[in-house]
Amino acid sequence: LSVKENSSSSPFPSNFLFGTAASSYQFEGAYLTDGKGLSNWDVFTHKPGTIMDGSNGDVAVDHYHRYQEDVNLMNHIGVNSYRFSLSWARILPKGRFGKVNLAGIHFYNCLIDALLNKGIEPFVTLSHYDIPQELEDRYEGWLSHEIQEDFRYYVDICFKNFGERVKYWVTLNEPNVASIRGYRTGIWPPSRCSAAFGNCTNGGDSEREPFIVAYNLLLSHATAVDLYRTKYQKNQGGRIGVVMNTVWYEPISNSSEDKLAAERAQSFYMNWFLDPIILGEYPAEMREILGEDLPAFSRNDMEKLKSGLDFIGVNHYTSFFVKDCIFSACETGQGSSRTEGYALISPQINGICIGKPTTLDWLYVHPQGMEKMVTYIQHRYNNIPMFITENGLGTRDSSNSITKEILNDVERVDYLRGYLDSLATAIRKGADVRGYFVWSLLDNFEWSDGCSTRFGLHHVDYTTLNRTPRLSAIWYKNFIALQSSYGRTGTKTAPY
Ligand code: GBH
Repeated sequence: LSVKENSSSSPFPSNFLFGTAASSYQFEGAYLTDGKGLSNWDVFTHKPGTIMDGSNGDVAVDHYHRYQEDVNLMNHIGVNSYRFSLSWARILPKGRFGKVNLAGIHFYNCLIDALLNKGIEPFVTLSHYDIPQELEDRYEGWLSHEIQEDFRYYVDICFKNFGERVKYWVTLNEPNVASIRGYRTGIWPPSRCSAAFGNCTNGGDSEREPFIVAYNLLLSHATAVDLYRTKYQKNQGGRIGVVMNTVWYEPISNSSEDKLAAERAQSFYMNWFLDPIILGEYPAEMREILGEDLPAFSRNDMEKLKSGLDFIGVNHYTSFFVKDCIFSACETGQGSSRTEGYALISPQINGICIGKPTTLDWLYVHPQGMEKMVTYIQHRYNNIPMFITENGLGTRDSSNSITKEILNDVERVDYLRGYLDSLATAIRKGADVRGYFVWSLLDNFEWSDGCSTRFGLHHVDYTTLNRTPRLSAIWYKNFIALQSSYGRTGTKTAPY
């Protein structure tokens, strides 16, 4: 257990949340059960060729029917929180253009009660990429300002029904990823991008649409926070934030050009959203490079954005090197274009690799990235409270077999230990981090990879849907127990 075994006090505060994370489309299944409407992801995965192994989330891990078993697994691990998302289309099958699906409300009531019954705090995301397909069909979803009104209508229902028991709300999961994958590269719904990106079936404009979508995501976030603050927060006493995908961008050299490039990469990825929400305007680098292509905030928008947030949710998995593409020529590749800020992003530059490669092409093990990322956010945003809302290791494994080796996931244990250790360092140095969630409790539907990539502390057999703990589940249980075994005086009160 590295540093925590040797020191006499835990760096994690006594009320720190330790949990696991999940999302509706990746976990629930039951895609048409009890009146649920179709989501954008239901429609997308049903088109041939969209998902690597041809699978979809129709059943996923059947959490809709097995939630009590899953809560029991969490209870066994000893977590005190669970991050999950609500399916918008399960609650409002047709958005604001139809009725509330009471069976959907009932399901989430049962899940929330089951969690609270075991002392597990619900940490709830309002939209984790999935929206009712109706909103795509009527007005092209996030491309239209109309979605702000739909989001307001939906979150109002959620706060009203669940807000007495839910004290942590996330408006949106990774709006940066949703904008990029749905509208720049087009590999996710609604599959929009410029012809240069290849297979986009629904038209698009990779130079402009990601920023229009981001604008509507930002204002939808602001609308939800504003509603929560004015109508609910005083009585319900919860907190509300947003979750960003974060990558630590390490300059490939000490040159000021590469350092500026790493800063630009950060601005075009994370600060793109957090700056407007917290500082009131887009990052300077984005304004300079994109000019008119960046939709401006009206006076009214700026007023709305002032509602801000109570915490930043940080999804963090990996780091990349960055090389400048403004002052010197660089190869074309991820990040190098104008709309990405002219900052080439790669795990390997000049023959140096950022960390240990894994079976996923985007995930390199670089634990120091956690401390650096958290510290960067701490300083840029004045030490606003943070939660690590996702961190974990995925492995490509399409076999579905359950062998001793598959359960003996020492690589995942090493990964989690390294990243938690690095997080502990950031906290010791003063970062205000209040919780940490492993992605994920179970293997689940991993978007474009379908069932072929597994992130679970538990293995799921996709034929029987049996859940089996891996070594990492037992390791996490012991890790949490050890943290709470330290007394307030800083001495270890229980043997380990
Ligand atoms: C998270 O992001 C999701 O919130 C979660 O649902 C998902 O299961 C989990 O991660 C594991 O993937 O190569 O530049 O795109 C998922 C999407 C995939 C976005 C990896 C960032 C890496 C950087 N992420 N990607 S890049």
